[in-house]
Amino acid sequence: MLTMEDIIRDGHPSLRKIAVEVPMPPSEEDKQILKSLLEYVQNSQNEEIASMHDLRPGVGLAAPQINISKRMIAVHIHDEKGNIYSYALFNPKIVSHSVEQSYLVAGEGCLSVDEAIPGYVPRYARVTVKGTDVDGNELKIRLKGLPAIVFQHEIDHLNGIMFYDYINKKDPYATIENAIAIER
Ligand code: UDB
Ligand code: ZN
Repeated sequence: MLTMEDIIRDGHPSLRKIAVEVPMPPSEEDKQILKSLLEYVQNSQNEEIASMHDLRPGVGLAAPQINISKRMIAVHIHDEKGNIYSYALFNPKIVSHSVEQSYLVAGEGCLSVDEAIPGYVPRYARVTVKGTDVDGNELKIRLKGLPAIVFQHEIDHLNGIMFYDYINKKDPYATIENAIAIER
């Protein structure tokens, strides 16, 4: 099982690499890696397991964050309405997105960044993501709100992009035009 010791931190060059596509059908080894990403986020949200292993509670994790430069992500979140978004995907890709943007009023953080970095991170308000699950099924997922933000944050890791790259350096809390403010 993965712990915080497996997660590389800001400044590690692997976080800035473009991850390679995972060949389909996936190897057993790649399936195990993908499952371990989802297991981390699920374990980290279980208070007992998290405290036992000192896991920082996370909503998503990408393979480059465990120093594996392959296109794999996991997301596990409960949205505002209590719906669960639990996905582990090979080769996730945004196939369409809204013009409208959104941002978390509280800003973003990252399991690979130990300090808080203030500011709004502009994202697309709605995205459609295609990818392949661990069983080889091709999925097409439509997302908005917090789940859409988490998927964009994780897919950025596959392209060597960090959330703070998008923060307005001169005015971190500058108004983002045509954007929905998400409170939590
Ligand atoms: C997170 N969690 O897991 F708005 F219920 C962050 C950390 C870095 C603070 C642990 C998080 O944002 N939780 C959260 C946010 C809400 C409502 C709620 C829980 N990540 C994952 C990560 O670093 N993946 O690479 C950072 C998130 C920032 C925005 C999307 C992902
Ligand atoms: Zn991150």
